[in-house]
This record gives sequence, structure tokens and C-alpha cells, in this order.
Amino acid sequence: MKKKIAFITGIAGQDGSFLTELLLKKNYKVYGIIRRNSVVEHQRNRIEHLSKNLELLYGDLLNESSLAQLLRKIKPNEIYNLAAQSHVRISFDIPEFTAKTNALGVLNILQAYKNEAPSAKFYQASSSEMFGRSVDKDGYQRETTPMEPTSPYGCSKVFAYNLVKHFRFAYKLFACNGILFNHESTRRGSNFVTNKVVKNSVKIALGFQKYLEVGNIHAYRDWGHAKDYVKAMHKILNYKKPDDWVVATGQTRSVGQMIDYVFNRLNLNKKKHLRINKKFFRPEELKYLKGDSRKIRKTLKWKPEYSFENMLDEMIDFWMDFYKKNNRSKEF
Ligand code: G4F
Repeated sequence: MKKKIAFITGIAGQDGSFLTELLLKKNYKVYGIIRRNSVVEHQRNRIEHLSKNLELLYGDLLNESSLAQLLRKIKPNEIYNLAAQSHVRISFDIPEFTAKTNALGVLNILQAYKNEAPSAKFYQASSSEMFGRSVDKDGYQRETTPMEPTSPYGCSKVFAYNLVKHFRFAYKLFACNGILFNHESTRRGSNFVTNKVVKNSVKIALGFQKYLEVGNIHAYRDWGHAKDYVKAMHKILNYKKPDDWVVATGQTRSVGQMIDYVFNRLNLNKKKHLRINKKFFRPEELKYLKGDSRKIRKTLKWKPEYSFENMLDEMIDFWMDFYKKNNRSKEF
């Protein structure tokens, strides 16, 4: 049987690397684009253990002609657009770059898709950050919840989300949005709150440092595991019709509660080791996220396998093992 071909932007990130593993297991041929970077190794550390049936190419969402050329050559069956400036707080510092990449970049890849590979299926990494201030009366966000973004990142994602729907209806393309709530793992960048808390707490427990410094501990998030969430991406493109789907655990916890769990597991005292630093606050905070994922659970039979605790345990054990084996200066 002919191998299915997938094209992934953002392949070197947390989600791109887990999705590539999943698709390679399913016998896909995977192509991914990476941007030029002066230190090549930094871009590949999440995917360097994968090689057979994986091809990395240079490309950029801001360069439409290169995207068109690649899609013409590769002829993918499935396109996963995971590339983004994905850090919400940093989007306040570089709003223009964020908007160019996350909004106009999506326009570029949609144009290339429409013109060069219209029979492919297209997945857009949409985000629960799009909901912003908006929560339904029952305390959940779902596919029908209005969007009131609270950051340049959220605004850029709303633009892209709407473009995807527009291309679906205007040009009859199989273009879908996965509205993913926060999803974490040991591969999460260290400046996102879960991995930051876990790594720094482990270092405190091992005596390498004294404090964990964070921002707003009163914000609530619905945290799942990235490995579960990439399975949802694949299911979304393999359903009979294109649609938009919320992917979430349906449970919410504050940043403070997440820190409590990690500190308790490592026997750390908050009074002694936790510091609040204003520099990690955002000009406007998204205060509360809790996703209703009944639609994808019922229709696509998706459900998360990891619990919040299993996920944090995996991260704690991983970094404990890592820092015990390695000198702490050798990070990745
Ligand atoms: O881990 P975070 O930076 O993730 P955030 O902002 O919720 O965004 C993530 O999830 C979105 C889905 O909803 C994605 F679209 C997006 O790309 C990204 O993956 O922050 C989580 C919460 C925030 O309320 C933040 O204010 O943690 C709070 N926080 C408190 N102290 C901190 C810190 N966040 C970070 N990054 N660093 C801190 O020291």
C-alpha cells in the first residue's frame, strides 16, 4: 500500500516531535520544515532520534513561495500547521512578529495549500488562548463559546482560526481547527510554566539553587499531556468531514495548585523556596480555562490517557534523573 505523506510545520517543537513519532509508527512518510538557525543542534534535539521516513527541509511560514514549491513537490495527504510564535507573554514584547507569523503566516500556508495541494487535509493549531475573557455560564469553554482574546498571541490565533474556516467554506477545502488547551511534557520549553516549575523545583531539591521565581499563581489552566493531544490532531484529519474541535481534559487547576503538587512531591516548602516576580506577569492575564471536549470524545472517540498527576510525575522523574546524571550546567 502507498505510504501516506504528511507535511508538518513546527516539526522541531514539542507537538511536532510527538506527532512525527505517532505518524512514523503509522507508517507515514513525514516531511517537516525548520527555519535556518545558527546553532543547528538546538533545532533538532527533539527529533534527532527519528530518522527513517523523516525528511527535514528549510522553510518558513513567512515565505509563501517556498511553501508553495514544497507542497507542489511533496504532494502531501495531510498538512499539520504547528509552527507559531507560541509564547503568550513574549507576544506582548514582539506583537508584530507574533501577528506576522501566527496570522499572516497561516494565510501564506493556506494559499499555498489551496493552489498546490487542494486535495490534502489541513490541520491548524488553534488555541484555547483565543477564548480570553470568555467563559460559558456553566464554567466551560467549548466550540460555540465567543472569543475575546487577551493577548497579541490570542488575537493572532483568532485571525488564523477564522481564515481556516473561511477557506473551508469558500474553497471546499478539508481545513480543520484543533482548539487545544494547554498541553505539556518533558519536551515543553523551559519558559512555559509547568516545565519551568518542575525543572527549577528539582534543582532546588538537589541543592543546586534556592528559589523558584514565577508570576501570577492565581490563573487557572486546563493542562493535558502533549502525547494525548497529537493523537487528537490525527483523528481530526481522519474524520469524514472537516470541522473545529476542542481538545481538553475538562479539569482546571491554578498555577499555585500545580506548584503545590510539585513542591509536595519534592518535600519543598513554599515559604522558603517560592518567590513572586512581577516580571513574569502579563499586561492582561487570561484568568481561567476549562475545556468541554465532549464533541471530540463522542464523535472521534478521543480521550486523554494521562492524568494531571501522571503528567507531572513523569516530568519530575525525568528531570530528577537528568540532573542527577548530568552536571547541571549541561542543559538542553
Ligand atoms: O505556561 P504558560 O506560559 O502558558 P499559556 O500562556 O497558558 O500558553 C500556552 O497555552 C496556550 C493554550 O491555552 C497555547 F496556545 C500557548 O501557545 C501556550 O502553549 O502560562 C500558563 C499560566 C499563565 O497564566 C501565566 O501567567 O502560568 C502563569 N505563570 C505564572 N508564572 C507563568 C509564570 N507562565 C510562565 N510562562 N512563566 C512564569 O514564570
